[in-house]
Amino acid sequence: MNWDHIYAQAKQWVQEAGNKIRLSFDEILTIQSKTNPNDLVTNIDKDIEQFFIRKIREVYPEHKIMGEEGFGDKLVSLDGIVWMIDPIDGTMNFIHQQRNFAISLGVYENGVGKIGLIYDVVHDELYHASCGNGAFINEKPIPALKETTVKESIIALNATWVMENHRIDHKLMIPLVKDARGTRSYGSAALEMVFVATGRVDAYLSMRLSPWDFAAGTIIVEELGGLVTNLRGEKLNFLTQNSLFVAKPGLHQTIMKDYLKDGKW
Ligand code: 2AM
Ligand code: CA
Repeated sequence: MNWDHIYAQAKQWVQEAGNKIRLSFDEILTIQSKTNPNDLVTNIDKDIEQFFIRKIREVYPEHKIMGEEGFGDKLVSLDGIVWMIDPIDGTMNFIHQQRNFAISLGVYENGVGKIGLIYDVVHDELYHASCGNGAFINEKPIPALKETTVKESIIALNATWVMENHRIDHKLMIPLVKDARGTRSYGSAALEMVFVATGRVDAYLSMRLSPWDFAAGTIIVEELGGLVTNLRGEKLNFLTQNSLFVAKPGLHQTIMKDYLKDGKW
């Protein structure tokens, strides 16, 4: 498999998709809701996913595709090469703010992360990594992550912790929020993972995300020495929804032990 070719091709497609999204800012969006009134999708999310699928099928017809908007394949295994695509991560931000969203694209081989790209379209910043070759913002290398303590940390999370349907008691989070230097919520899991990768925040916790939300971010964060698990400290399952806990080295172990009770809740 020529991974350099896939990497170059993926970057080019992500930039093209970004141009399409920028052009859409002057159009009137068609907005629909999916699983609930606040779970939104626009015609642009669908167009961009279909754009990627057309390109991938043309050049790599044997690859499989998992996309948020459902135009890809229905996967029951991660065998072979799988593209995991979120055409717009942070759709609510895209609709309300025209910023704070990203394209997220991860390429996996037999369940192992190979290439991750997260494109912050508005800032024209492409975060990318290929396994074992470092991570970059555009052409600039991102330095490896350093250890830190809870009291010096900014933790990204969101207030949907208090929603009943998550089955995770939000009270678990109160001591962590009190002890941390600060908390932030950005509304795009892909960007929040990039913020951990670049040290702008020190950890990110979320209760329920889908594989396309964290596929690219996992590759980028792990490439820099960060840790990516669910909230019980277990490996992520790329075929189902997962909770997510991403943090700098050292900090991940500390939070896991002192605040998340080693997953025993
Ligand atoms: P999306 O914008 O692609 O839907 C917001 O906190 C983050 O969580 C975004 O990355 C958003 O992705 C994701 N998200 C929002 N609602 C979700 C849901 N019901 N299931 C999984 N992920 C969700
Ligand atoms: Ca999305």
